[in-house]
Amino acid sequence: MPACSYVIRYFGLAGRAEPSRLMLTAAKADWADENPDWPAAKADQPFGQLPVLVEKSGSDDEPDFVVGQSGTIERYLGRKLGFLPADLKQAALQEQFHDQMGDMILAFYHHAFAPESIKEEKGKAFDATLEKFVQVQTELLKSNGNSGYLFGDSFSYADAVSYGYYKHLMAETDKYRPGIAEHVAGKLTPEIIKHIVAIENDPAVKEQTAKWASVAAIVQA
Ligand SMILES: N[C@@H](CCC(=O)N[C@@H](CS)C(=O)NCC(=O)O)C(=O)O
Repeated sequence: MPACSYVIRYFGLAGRAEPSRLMLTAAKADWADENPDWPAAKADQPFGQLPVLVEKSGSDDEPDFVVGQSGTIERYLGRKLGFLPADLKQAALQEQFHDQMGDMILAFYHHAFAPESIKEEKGKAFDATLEKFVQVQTELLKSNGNSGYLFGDSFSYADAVSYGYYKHLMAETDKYRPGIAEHVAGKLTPEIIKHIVAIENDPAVKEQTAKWASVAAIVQA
């Protein structure tokens, strides 16, 4: 049977698809991006949204597995490609990152799109989520020897999620709140900056991190 090939169906940005793209790149998988016409293709997706993962393993080019939801796709690829540990508890410690960073991005959008009357309040809620996340992530990086990796000594699922969602928040949401990149960068610690720079420059994923904007450049400015 030929090896699997994968398609990441999404829009032309890092957004919610980047962690999955990073894992596919690090695994040297046979994969490609697909940017469908939108909203024409909306009705064809499992839940009407993107990202969607399409997997092919036959020789006829027919998809034999199609799945939506960014977290589900990330965990599926993380397990299948070996970036999530087999131990359930160790895996759960990494999986927290998708949900916590998702909450942080959501808190940002609640702030960015809030009516003027509650914008400041929502901004404070976003900052509180960000500051807590920065504290927890910094402690984790320190306890892992400040190597730049979140777990162990090489690129993991948690690194993919962390880099991907910092990239979205800092490089792709400026149009919703001008200056957000500098605002977030000002709250990061030296340990997190080292982590972002290390992942962006990791040879295993550099081909993908070089696409879109450089988060390393933003945090080192
Ligand atoms: N919970 C979903 C949310 C997916 C989502 O919000 N997708 C957006 C882009 S990031 C989308 O498809 N927007 C176009 C639309 O809803 O028509 C996930 O994590 O995959």
